[in-house]
Amino acid sequence: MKKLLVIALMAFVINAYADDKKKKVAEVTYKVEMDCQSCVNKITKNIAFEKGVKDLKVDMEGQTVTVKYRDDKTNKEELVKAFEKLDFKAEELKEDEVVKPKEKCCEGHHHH
Ligand SMILES: [Cu+2]
Repeated sequence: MKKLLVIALMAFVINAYADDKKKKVAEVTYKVEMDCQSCVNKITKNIAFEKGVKDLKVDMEGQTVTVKYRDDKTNKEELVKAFEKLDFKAEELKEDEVVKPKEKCCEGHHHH
């Protein structure tokens, strides 16, 4: 009888975990050409309201847009289409191509 309870409890935990996984938030960074603040505003105002988008970060200096999205509600291709609707070409950046702000600076790392 005790064993059954343990199994039931385990099934519950596994189920809760699977459910949690379904609601996973994914993150993608796109290279987007933006040349002024109005481009940034346009992207911020529109992409933020796209289906499944949780959060976004626009970096005009780095010409990147990082989008956090629910991957059960949307996907990378849908997000690219959302950019296209606004007349922006979004190109996915792989993780190692993303230049983090602190990595742009080479102070303290002088290799000769
Ligand atoms: Cu502009």
